[in-house]
Amino acid sequence: MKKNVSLTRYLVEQQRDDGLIPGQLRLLLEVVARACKRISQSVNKGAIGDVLGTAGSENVQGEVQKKLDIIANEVLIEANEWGGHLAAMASEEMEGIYLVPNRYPHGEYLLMFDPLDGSSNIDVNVSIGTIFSVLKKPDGHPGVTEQDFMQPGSQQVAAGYCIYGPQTTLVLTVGAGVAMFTLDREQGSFVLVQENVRIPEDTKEFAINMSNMRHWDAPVKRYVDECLAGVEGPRGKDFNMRWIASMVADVHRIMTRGGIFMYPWDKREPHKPGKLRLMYEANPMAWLVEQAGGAATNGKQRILDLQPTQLHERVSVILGSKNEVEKVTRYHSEA
Ligand code: AHM
Ligand code: MG
Repeated sequence: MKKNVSLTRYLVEQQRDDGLIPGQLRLLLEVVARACKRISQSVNKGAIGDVLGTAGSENVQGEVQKKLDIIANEVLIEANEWGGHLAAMASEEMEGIYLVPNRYPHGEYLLMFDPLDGSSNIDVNVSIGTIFSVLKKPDGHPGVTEQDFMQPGSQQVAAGYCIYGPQTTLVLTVGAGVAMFTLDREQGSFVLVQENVRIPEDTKEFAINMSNMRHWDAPVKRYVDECLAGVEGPRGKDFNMRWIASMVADVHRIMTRGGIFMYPWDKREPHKPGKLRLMYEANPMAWLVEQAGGAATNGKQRILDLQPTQLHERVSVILGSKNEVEKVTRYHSEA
C-alpha cells in the first residue's frame, strides 16, 4: 500500500484510473468527509463546546434527541446542500426528505444518513459515529419524491461510516472493496490506512444486547446458547462477547478482527421488525460488510435485497463473519 495517501488523492485516482466513481460522486464523498471532520471536532470538545446532553426535542421515531444529534444533522445538511451534487437528503433526525433548496443547483444523487449513531454513548465518552448511504435518483421524472428513495440496498453507489473514537476513521465502499482512512488532525485530512479490508469468515466473538434475551426468538436464543456453552457445547470452542451499543463501533470491531453483530426482532414491540433502521443504518453497513467478505441478513433474507416501503423502516439485523451469519440464518429457516 502506498504511504500517506489522502482521501482526496484516493478518490481522484479511483475516478481517473479505475473509472469507478463519477466526478459528482467524488465531490459528494469529499463533502461528507469534510462534514464528518466538523462533527468530529464537536464530539471532541464535549462539555467544553456545550454539546452534551439532550436538546429537549424528539425525532419522528419518538426518540429523545441529543444536542449532538441535531448539530451533526445540521452540519451534514449545510455541507451538502449547495454543491450541486445532490437532489435530496434523508436523515434519522428528519421526518420527511430534505429537498435541495431551489437557489442551489440540483444533482442526481440521494444521500441518507444517521448523523450520530450510538446517541446513548455521547455523554459517557464512548465511540459513536456517522453512517451514510448514497443512491442515484431514478431517471424519468423531474423533481424528487420520497418514492425515489425506495430502492433496495443493492442499488447503493456508495456507503460508509465515520467512527469518532480514540481515532476518527472513515470507512468507505463504492463497490470495489472497503478502504479505511484515519483523520490526521495536524494535516487536517483523512489518510488511507487500509485497503481491501477483509472480515475473517469464522469468529469466536458475538455482539448482542443480552438484556433482551428473554424477548428473543428461538433461533437467536439457540445460536447464543450454543456460543455460551463454549468448549463443552456443540460449537466446541469458547466465545467472547462485546456490546458497545454503538452499531458503528461494533461494526468497526468486526471490520477489524471479525465477529457477528445481532440486533434481531424481539417480543418487546412485536409489530416492529427490529430496532435499527433499514435505509441509513442496516443497508450501508450490510454493503460494507459484504464488500469485506462478510454477510448480512434479517434472519431470513439478504438485507440488500429488501425492498423498502418507508423512509424510517426498521429491520432485524444479523451481520459480520460469513459462516456465523449463515449459521444464524439457517437456524431461522429450520425453525
Ligand atoms: P441510535 O441511532 O438512536 O443511536 O440507535 C441505534 C443504536 C445502535 O448504534 C446500537 O447498536 C443500538 O442502538 C443499541 O441499542 P440498545 O441500547 O438497545 O442496546
Ligand atoms: Mg442510529
